[in-house]
Amino acid sequence: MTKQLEKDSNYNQFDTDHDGVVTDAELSRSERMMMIENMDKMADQQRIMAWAALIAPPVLIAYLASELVELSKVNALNGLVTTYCAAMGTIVVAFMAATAYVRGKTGE
Ligand SMILES: [Ca+2]
Repeated sequence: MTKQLEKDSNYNQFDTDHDGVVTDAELSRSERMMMIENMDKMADQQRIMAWAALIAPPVLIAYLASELVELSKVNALNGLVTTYCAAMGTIVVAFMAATAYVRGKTGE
């Protein structure tokens, strides 16, 4: 028994051969495609985050080393900056490890 989709149904996007019926195979393929697209978007976001984490600490250190900041403030911020830079390094390492793990899993 098959059920025809209504003309303006939201499920028409899953009907890849446009015969008016969404089969289990079409639904499964659509789910996999959405999952791949979501993973790709997530990887893009993680890549941006890793680049920001990589660039921010040297910029912050260069700013603190410049003459724009008083020495007394640099001393006060030292612990905070150290923690911040360590956290940013951890983000970059986590991203690289996750990327290597995913590539190992998918065989790329
Ligand atoms: Ca179909």
